[in-house]
Amino acid sequence: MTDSSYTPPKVWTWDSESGGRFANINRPIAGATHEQELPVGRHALQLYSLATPNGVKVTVLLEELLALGKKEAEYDAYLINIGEGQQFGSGFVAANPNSKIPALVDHGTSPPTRVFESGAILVYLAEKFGAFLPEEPSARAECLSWLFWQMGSAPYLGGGFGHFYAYAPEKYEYPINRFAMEVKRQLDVLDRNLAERQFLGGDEYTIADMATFPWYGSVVLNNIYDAEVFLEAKSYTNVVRWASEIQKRPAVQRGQRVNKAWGPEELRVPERHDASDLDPTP
Ligand SMILES: N[C@@H](CCC(=O)N[C@@H](CS)C(=O)NCC(=O)O)C(=O)O
Repeated sequence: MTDSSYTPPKVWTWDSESGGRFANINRPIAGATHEQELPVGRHALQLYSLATPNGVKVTVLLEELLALGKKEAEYDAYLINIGEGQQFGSGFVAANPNSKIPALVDHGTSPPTRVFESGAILVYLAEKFGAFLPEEPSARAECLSWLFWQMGSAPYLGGGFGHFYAYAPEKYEYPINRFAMEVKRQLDVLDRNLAERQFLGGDEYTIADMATFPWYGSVVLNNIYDAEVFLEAKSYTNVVRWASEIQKRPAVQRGQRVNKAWGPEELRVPERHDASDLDPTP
């Protein structure tokens, strides 16, 4: 235990900067802060996102659908810079009242369909294009179980472990211990499942893998939080095998570059309106 302690006041008030990496965008109220319409490109599918793990889930699925020959999956991807508060513009809030990337608007329906929450977007697109979500009821249930597992578990990894280990202004033992314990348990859940199967739901690569890979795959490949040693991530050998296989897929490598506004110049594709925006591939 650390010896710093805190006595909560009777009523919490928003009167102090937390100082953490996201202090300037975090606020305790919902809704738009300013008027800002969203741009609309020439394709039916309009994605408003950023290449974080939650954003990458969707761009990987869209690139996988295109790789499968589903031409209607062509899409425009616009960058939402969450560090600058663009998720609080009125147009974005209309697409996602929760003000978080990713958000999708499908102009191929009348009226246009808005979809928010990455898991809901994956299911919507998989159903629309009849791919990466098995139809047979028990295989479908297994895929959806792992997809919902991911949606429920990853906030412990990102908002919990990642926040306190990598982003908080100081290192605090209590939350790092609590979330490291949970993340290691989650990695073990995945490792035991992947000892029996090639992919999370069985023999088929599905949206459950696409949702889980950018989070837990990134941890074992040491692409987020620089916690590979701390978490002994390489000891989850089945997760490492699964993540390494998925990382080799060309559609995954393409999806990882869309809406990326940081890192090596040649990997950045802040906006994507055409397949050629991703060429030449590195
Ligand atoms: N459960 C949501 C989580 C989305 C999410 O947390 N997005 C983050 C980036 S990874 C975001 O937009 N944060 C901006 C903010 O919190 O203001 C989903 O899976 O779509």
